[in-house]
Amino acid sequence: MVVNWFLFDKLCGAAVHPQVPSPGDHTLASAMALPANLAAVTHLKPVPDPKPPPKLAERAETQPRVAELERWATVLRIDCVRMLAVAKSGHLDSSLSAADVVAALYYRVLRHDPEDPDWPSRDRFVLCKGHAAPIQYASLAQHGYFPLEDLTGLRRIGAHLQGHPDMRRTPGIEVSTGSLGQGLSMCIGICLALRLDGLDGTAQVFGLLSDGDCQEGQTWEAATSAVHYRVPNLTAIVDYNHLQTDGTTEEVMDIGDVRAKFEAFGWDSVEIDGHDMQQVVEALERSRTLRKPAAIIAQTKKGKGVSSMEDRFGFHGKPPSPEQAAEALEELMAKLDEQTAALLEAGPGRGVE
Ligand SMILES: Cc1ncc(C[n+]2csc(CCOP(=O)(O)OP(=O)(O)O)c2C)c(N)n1
Ligand SMILES: [Mg+2]
Repeated sequence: MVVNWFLFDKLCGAAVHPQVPSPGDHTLASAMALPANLAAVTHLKPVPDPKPPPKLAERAETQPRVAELERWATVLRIDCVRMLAVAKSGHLDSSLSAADVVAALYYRVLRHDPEDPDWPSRDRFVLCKGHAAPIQYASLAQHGYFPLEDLTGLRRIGAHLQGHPDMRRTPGIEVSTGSLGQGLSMCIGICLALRLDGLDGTAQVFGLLSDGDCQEGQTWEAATSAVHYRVPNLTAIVDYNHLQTDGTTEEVMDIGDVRAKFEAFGWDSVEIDGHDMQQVVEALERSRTLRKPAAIIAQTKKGKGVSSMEDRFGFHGKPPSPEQAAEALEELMAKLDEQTAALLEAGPGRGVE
C-alpha cells in the first residue's frame, strides 16, 4: 500500500480551525452565531460540536427538530471517520449505516442522563451489532460520558474504547456485545430485570441489530420469548443494509422479509427508510407507546454519507486510508456546512416536527 504521509501529517497535524469554538463555548447562541463554513476542518482530532446535545430536561420540554437530528448524525459520522483513520482499524461502513438511528436515539428518544449514567429509570440501548461500536462511542463522547479526545484511542491496547463495546470499561455501555445473535436475548433479560424492579412501565429497552444478527437462530428464540413473557418495553431495530463481510446478505444467507418474520412471531412490526429522520423518529417514539415487543426494520445503506463507500461491497471491517479519510471528511464537512446553514436560516426555534 502506498501511504501518502504528507497528506497524513497534514490531516493529523493541522491546527483547529479558528471558527470552531472551545469546549467552554457550549451554548446554543454561540452555535447559531457560528459561520456556516466549517469545511476547513480536515484534521483527525475530534472537536466538540458547537451545538451541544440537549440535556435530558431540555429534551423533555422541547424536543430537537428533525433537521437538528440530521445535522447531529453528520457530526457522528465525521467522528467515526476520524476515529477509524487514526486507529487504522475498525468497522466504518457498519457505523455509518446506523448513524441516523443512533443520532435519533441519543439526541431525542432515549431518556438518558450523562450526568447520572446509572439512573435506574433510564432507557437502555444495546448495540447488538457490537462491531459498529464507533458510532455509539461518538455519541457517548458528544454527550459527555467521557472526553471527546478518548475517541482517538479507539482500539488501542489498554484504552477503554475497544473494538466492541465493553460494559466494564466504558461509561454509558449497558452490555458487552460483539457476538452476533446474542443481543436481542440480552435485551429481553434487561426487560425482565426491569420488571422485577417495577421499572418496565417507564424504561424502554432499544436493541440495534444487523443482518447478521437476524441470521442467527438465537435471535428468533429471543423473538419467541419476548412474546411469551409479554415484554412490554422492548424495541428491536434492524439495520437492514443488505451487505455483509463476504457479499450481499441475499448471497450469504437471505433473511428475506424480516418485517413479516417479526410479525409472524407476534411482534408489532414496521418497515421504514432508516435514513429518513422523520420516519426514524416517528417509528422509535411510536414503539415506546405500544405495550408489546416492537420491531422496526430500517432499510439502510452501508457506508451511508460517504459516496465512495455507500451501498458498496468491499469496505466491511476496513479502515479508510488517509486519502479516503480526507475525501470522506471533505464530503461530510460540506454536508455539515449545508445543514448548519439551513438551521441558522431557520432560526433558533425548537419544536417537535
Ligand atoms: C457470532 C458471530 N459470528 C461472526 C462474527 C464476525 N462478524 C463481525 S461483523 C460480521 C458481519 C457483519 O454483517 P452484518 O451483520 O450485516 O452487519 P453490518 O456491518 O452490515 O451492519 C461478522 C460475520 C461475529 N461478530 N459474531
Ligand atoms: Mg449488513
